[in-house]
Amino acid sequence: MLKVSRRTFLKIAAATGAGASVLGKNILFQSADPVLAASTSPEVVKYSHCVQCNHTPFCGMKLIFKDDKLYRIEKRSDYNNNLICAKGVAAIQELYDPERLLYPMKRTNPKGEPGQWERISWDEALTTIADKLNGIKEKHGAEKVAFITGDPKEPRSALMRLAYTFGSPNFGTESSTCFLALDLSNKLTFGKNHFMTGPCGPGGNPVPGKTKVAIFWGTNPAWSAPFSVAGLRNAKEKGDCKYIVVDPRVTPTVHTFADVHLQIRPGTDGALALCFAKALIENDAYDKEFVEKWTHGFEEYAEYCKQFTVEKVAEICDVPAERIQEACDILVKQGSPIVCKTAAAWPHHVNGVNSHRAMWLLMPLTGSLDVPGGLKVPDEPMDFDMWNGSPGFSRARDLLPKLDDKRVDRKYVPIWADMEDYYAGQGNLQLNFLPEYVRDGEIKACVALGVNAMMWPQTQEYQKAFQDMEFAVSADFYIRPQTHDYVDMILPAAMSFERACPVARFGRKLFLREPVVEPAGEARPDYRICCDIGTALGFGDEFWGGGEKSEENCLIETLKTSGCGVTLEDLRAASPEGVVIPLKGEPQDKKYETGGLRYDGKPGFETPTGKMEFTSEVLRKYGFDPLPIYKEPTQGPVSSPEVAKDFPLILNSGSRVPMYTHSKQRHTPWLRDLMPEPICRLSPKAARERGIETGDEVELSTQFGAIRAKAEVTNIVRDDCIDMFHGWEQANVNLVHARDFDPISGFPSYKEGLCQVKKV
Ligand SMILES: Nc1nc2c(c(=O)[nH]1)N[C@H]1C(S)=C(S)[C@@H](COP(=O)(O)OP(=O)(O)OC[C@H]3O[C@@H](n4cnc5c(=O)[nH]c(N)nc54)[C@H](O)[C@@H]3O)O[C@H]1N2
Ligand SMILES: Nc1nc2c(c(=O)[nH]1)N[C@H]1C(S)=C(S)[C@@H](COP(=O)(O)OP(=O)(O)OC[C@H]3O[C@@H](n4cnc5c(=O)[nH]c(N)nc54)[C@H](O)[C@@H]3O)O[C@H]1N2
Ligand code: SF4
Ligand SMILES: [Mo]
Repeated sequence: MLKVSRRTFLKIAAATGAGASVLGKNILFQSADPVLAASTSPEVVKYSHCVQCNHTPFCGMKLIFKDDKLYRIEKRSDYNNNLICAKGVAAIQELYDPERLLYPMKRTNPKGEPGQWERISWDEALTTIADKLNGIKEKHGAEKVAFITGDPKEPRSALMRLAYTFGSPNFGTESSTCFLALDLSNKLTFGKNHFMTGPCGPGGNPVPGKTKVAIFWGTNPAWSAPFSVAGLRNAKEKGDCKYIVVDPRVTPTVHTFADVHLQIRPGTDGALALCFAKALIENDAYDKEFVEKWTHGFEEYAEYCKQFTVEKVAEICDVPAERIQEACDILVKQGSPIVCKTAAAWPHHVNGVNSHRAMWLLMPLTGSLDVPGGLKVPDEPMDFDMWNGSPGFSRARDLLPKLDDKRVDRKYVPIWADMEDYYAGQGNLQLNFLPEYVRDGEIKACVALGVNAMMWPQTQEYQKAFQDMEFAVSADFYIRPQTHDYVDMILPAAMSFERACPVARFGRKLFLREPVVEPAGEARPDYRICCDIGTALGFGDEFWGGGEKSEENCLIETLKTSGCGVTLEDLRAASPEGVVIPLKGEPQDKKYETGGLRYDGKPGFETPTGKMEFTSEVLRKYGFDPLPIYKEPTQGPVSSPEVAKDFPLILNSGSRVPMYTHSKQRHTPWLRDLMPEPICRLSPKAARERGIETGDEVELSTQFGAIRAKAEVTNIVRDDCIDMFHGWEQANVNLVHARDFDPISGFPSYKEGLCQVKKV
């Protein structure tokens, strides 16, 4: 472990908002590892990308080596983002962490007990995996094996290739808890998901001089996507756009952007969106021509909106009516285009998809669809993205349609199962019902790359699911007892600095990310792990025989099947610079007029009516109300008053903190110093009523159990809300969340719940 400038790090991190803001080049690590710093060996510079935010490469990194050891990380200048935050800088400590898992291990005691592990060779590991999986395939069918990842995005296309080649459509990821339900909402509305939304994607970003109103709605990019903030701030300074921020908390995003902040009660967003729609329609501030020509169900929708008066919605959302009126006035007076920037707070409600639809419809309503400054459909240069590789490489295109009827989630969330199709480049199984699949014998084994059982509500149900499988193998950087106490075998995964796949993509620019250090111990890149398992299973031809060339072979195939016209040689020749993929044609607006939004190339939308749907005919077909209806949160003070008597506070969990991503990097000393232990945030009023002060140990309880944390009394949260980050082994907030799911998407309700807090 590096000996560190810990004090310097802390001082700078604190001065920059706990390390989330832009940090200047060369400020950090002024006194890096003293031995290396004193060494007269020459400095060697290499380049890479940070994957800490969301497991996808964003910020460019300049890596300084001495004596073949990485000893300093700096931002890479003249690069796509031009910043680096505390998590990125601290990646060095993760790389050299002495706790890393270095060898394949098999357990020697029963699952469910604290794991006792015995080192085995890769040969033994691969032979065992092949025997177990092929045995299950022979006896029960290939679909009984699930292939899953948690938040890691990079391994996905290789794992899909493995799943589909083996014969199982049951490939699933954390995206069925994250914000893929927003894509489902988009598909219900527009037929396809065209937008790169979420905190990290450009979809929903205002354009200076074009956008008239930007609504940052349930997202806090200042902490969840720091790399995007400089661009957003520049856009604000240059334009005449008005900003509305809707968030139950007073976040840095509120401070930086809000002309109006609506600090609503969690889960009431749908009502607010319908109120905005009412104001726009009543004031004739909507795009009649677009609505008449290109949309379906407007009359029904407009009628439904009428009941959402400012006064009524002020009561539902628990914010002053004047504030809501102010926001309505901005929308009416400023005109269009408008954009809404959203993320994971939306799907984390039982009525998530419908609330999101209510909000999303504001953009087409105002004629803001696919126009500059509005909700732009990207001019896609190629069939390829960071998360899913190319559907050609992942084999989602040729194999998934044939396997689709063996998906195990159709019984629980048929709309999700039907619409999460191979056109989207992935066939994400709804993983939240894993306990049910295993209980019913529909899943009997799994190959897991970077999976953490703590991500699910009622974690113990998922742990039991892994335990009850006939065989479960998991590849990770560390031994993670919360998950690995319940699996049969663990494999050491190489970290991003140790692997190549996949290439990094920023807009239309591709970068080759070469490994810059040898993998620790016997760790292998996830792509290689997939190729090695595929080969051991008997698919040597499809996986190039596995081995050390696996990553390179996967890269060549991904680039080839994407049709982007760029080869690995091109990328190598340009490295460390990237290669811009030329657009296929001229950039276009309003692609619904010219056929760009349908598979058959005809004008209109890929929906049952061929129009953009205010009332969803897909929802109607599946027996749901076709309108974007508003419903109270299931676990809330209004719908569960009896429960609220004992548990009066709203449990809103998982709002991102600047120094950690989910459960990762918790043992990284620099970051740990910034937030050493689980924090439960409550307002000064809620704290006073309970005799709690900052630093007190508190018990956070719900109907489902209790966990302990340190109190932080802060004005950031509402008086009726509790804010608690997820992913703490010693205080896993998901142990006290209900397993309540959105019936349309199957997503968990992390942002609703009822709880009590007391000093212990
Ligand atoms: N209560 C509550 N729960 C939530 C949320 C919330 O808001 N509230 N948010 C949800 C959301 S949006 C998400 S995305 C999930 C994320 O939740 P997780 O998927 O749990 O995310 P991580 O903690 O990053 O865990 C991923 C695991 O993968 C390992 N890992 C990291 N990178 C790699 C890699 O490249 N290869 C391999 N093989 N392993 C790797 C890590 O060591 C870790 O064990 O949590 C969800 N859970
Ligand atoms: N540092 C860091 N960055 C991350 C991650 C991380 O773990 N750490 N995770 C990554 C992942 S996987 C994801 S999905 C994204 C998430 O990205 P974001 O969604 O931008 O991140 P959050 O901090 O969860 O922001 C949600 C905001 O919504 C608010 N909110 C909660 N409930 C409601 C509600 O009912 N209505 C409204 N209007 N607002 C609500 C919260 O107060 C919070 O400020 O972040 C990514 N980036
Ligand atoms: S903002 Fe995200 S991608 Fe950039 S350095 Fe920080 S963690 Fe890494
Ligand atoms: Mo996420």
